[in-house]
This record gives sequence, C-alpha cells and structure tokens, in this order.
Amino acid sequence: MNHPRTILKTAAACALLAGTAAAFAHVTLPRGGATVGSDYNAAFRVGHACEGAKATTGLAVRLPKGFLLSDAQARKGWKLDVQKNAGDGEVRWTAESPQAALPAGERAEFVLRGKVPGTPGPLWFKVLQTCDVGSIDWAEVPASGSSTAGLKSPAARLDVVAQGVATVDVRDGWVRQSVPGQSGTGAFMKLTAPTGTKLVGITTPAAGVAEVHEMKMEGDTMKMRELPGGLDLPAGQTVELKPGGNHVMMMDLKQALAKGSTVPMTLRFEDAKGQKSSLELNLPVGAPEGADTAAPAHQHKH
Ligand SMILES: [Cu+2]
Repeated sequence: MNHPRTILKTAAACALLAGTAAAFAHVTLPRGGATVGSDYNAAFRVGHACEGAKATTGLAVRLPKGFLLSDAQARKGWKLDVQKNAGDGEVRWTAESPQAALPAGERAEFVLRGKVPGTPGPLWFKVLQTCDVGSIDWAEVPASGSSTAGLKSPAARLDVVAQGVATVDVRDGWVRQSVPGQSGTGAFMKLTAPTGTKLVGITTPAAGVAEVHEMKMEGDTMKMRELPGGLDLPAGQTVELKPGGNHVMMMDLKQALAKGSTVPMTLRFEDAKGQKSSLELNLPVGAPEGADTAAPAHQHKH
C-alpha cells in the first residue's frame, strides 16, 4: 500500500518535472485530437511567459464555432470568467495576485471541457496570453491545411477526427485508487497492436490531464516525464504500462477514485499511415489479482 502522502509528493514532483522537460514554444493542446461529436477535455499548455516577462498573469481562450462549452476548470488564486455565447464564447483565467501568477519557467495546463463538432477537420482556439509585461495573441490560423509551420504565433489546434475503432488489444487495465485531496494517480494496462501504431492521446473525465509518462534514470535518480511523441506499439508486440515503468499519469483528479469504481478512458491511436482511431475503455479502480503493484513512489528520487 502506498502512503497517501508519498503518492501526493510523487504526483506533484511528476507534474513539475514534466514542466521542465519540454520547453513549449506555443500555447498548445495535446496531440491526438478528438473524435467527432465527443466530449473533450481541452488542456491548454502554457510553457513560458511572454518575451521578457517574468510570469503569465492571464489566459483568454476564444471558443471556435461548433465547439459547445460545458464547463471550465477553476484555478486556485485565479478568477474564472466564462462567456457562453453561441459561436463566439470565451473562457478567461486571471491571476488575482502576483503570487498566483504562473512563473516564466513553469508549465501549466488550463482546462475547459466541451463537445466537438460532428464533422472532421481542424478546430482553432485563439488564445490571448497576458503577462506581467506585455501579451501574446496566439491567433494565427494557416490559410489552408492544418500545418502551423512558419506561423509566429499560431492558434492552438485541435484535430477533430472521424470515428475509427482501433484494433489495438487492451488487457489487464486498472487505475490506482486515490484518496480525497490527492491530485494525481496512475493507470496501467497491456497493449498489443496488430500493425505498427502509436498511442498519441488519452482523455478521461476523471482527470483534467492524462498523459503517458516514462521513467528515466538521470544520473542516479529516477525521474518521470511525458513520453515525447507518444507511445510506440510495434506490430504484434505487447507493450506494458506498469507501476515503476511507463504509465498513464492522471493529473488534476476531479474526485477520489475508490476501489471498486470504474474510470472511463479514451485512447487515441495513429498508425504509420497517419490513420487515426480511438478506443473507449472502462478501467476498474484497484489492482487486479496477481498484478505487479510494486509502488513506484518509493523508487522515485526527484
Ligand atoms: Cu508520472
């Protein structure tokens, strides 16, 4: 059994490390997209402040046409304003004090939730980032196609993809239980794809953010961070996500996950030809009989 405090510390360290691992140039949404007509947790990543600024003090997301907002996640110390207009709604987070602002070197996710349109194609979220000094309007949209290459301040792109049911086999999936107040936990499973595929995105209503993490030795300490570019699933090979190894990190948990309950989760895949597909899972909370539950917590020396 994990001591709750150990898990808490690990999850916090985890989020922090993920922040230092990658310097994001833009305000972005996770890769992997969303299936047509589905409910989507849009986690906008802010990885840096405006040029020459010390901190991010505000973020305003303009909702694209066709995206139906259901709610937005509050941030501690930040004021949340939601304007639900059909067609041109806006969600705005504003730091209430300099202490609450997001320091330049830290990454954070600003999360809102809604339904994506029923037709495939890119959706562009224009985001105004305000800092202690200046602001950047991430609002450029390519004239055609969906590549943001060459744009100086591109809007955040969400690929809405057609329903395609993945043929990836998922077994022995489970989610580690959590206690009230705990911010993060892990999910584990065995995946086998018939042809070379990548797991490129994960969403679950149980968490604000879900991503695949890898464990890496840095010097003599074990660290975890988001797997860059997704999880490779070579043809016919079983890839295991397990405690102490690669795992699904669930952050910003909405509530405590009790043993015996289930967690819905959507996995998004992309094969070598760029064909996208998804899989809906319902994972039990609590380790199954005989699962390797060796807690990673005590092995993490951050
Ligand atoms: Cu992790």
